[in-house]
Amino acid sequence: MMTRRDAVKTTFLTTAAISTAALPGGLLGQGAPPTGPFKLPALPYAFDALEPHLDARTMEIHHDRHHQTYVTNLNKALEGQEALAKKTVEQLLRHIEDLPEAIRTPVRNSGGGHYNHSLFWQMLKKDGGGEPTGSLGKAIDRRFGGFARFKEEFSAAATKVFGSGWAWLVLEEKELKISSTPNQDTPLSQGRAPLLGLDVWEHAYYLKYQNKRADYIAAFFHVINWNFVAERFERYRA
Ligand code: MN3
Repeated sequence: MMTRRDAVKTTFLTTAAISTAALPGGLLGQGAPPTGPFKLPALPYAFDALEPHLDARTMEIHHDRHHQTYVTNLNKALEGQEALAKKTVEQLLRHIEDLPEAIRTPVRNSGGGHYNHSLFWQMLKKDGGGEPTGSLGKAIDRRFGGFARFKEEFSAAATKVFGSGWAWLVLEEKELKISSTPNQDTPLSQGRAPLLGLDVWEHAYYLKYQNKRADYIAAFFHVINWNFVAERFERYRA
């Protein structure tokens, strides 16, 4: 026979399981934290994994504080918005013009920040860099006239971002394009699939590179996770 204590425990566990299942974890599909539906994804490597190109202290502050702040503020923006809080961050950003006006800007900024950074960590890896091979490598050659030309164009786009923003390699109607966005705007909201992105906010590089954004851009090419970029290319061109 079930004691009252067991019954309480069972009820509690069942309720916990249901509420976790009912709330989507957002981008990476984790369970729901008590403070809101979205959660900071773990960095997929150690803070110092990308040394000497990206330093450990910058990675720690960038992930644990800056990215966490986007997540916290996105959750705040969605307080009391039950239906919207059940959507994924991609769904929110893809149809940003459909959101209630009062939360459109916070979702654009903090949701964009959460989404862009969640991708960014995965676009980097220890001992990354080099050049993409396979169909992505061929597509870059065809579109840009070789990897060196692609690198030049991407770096120029990253250099030209005025103030804070991102440079991107995107797929738009199955064509590769280089673009940039201001602030935390994401290509997703423009109907484009982001394949590779570079965060050129000063918080991404100032500790190590100070005002030398060009050195940071050059360093980025040593840590790109081309396998991840190629997987996204295959998924979105299909
Ligand atoms: Mn950032």
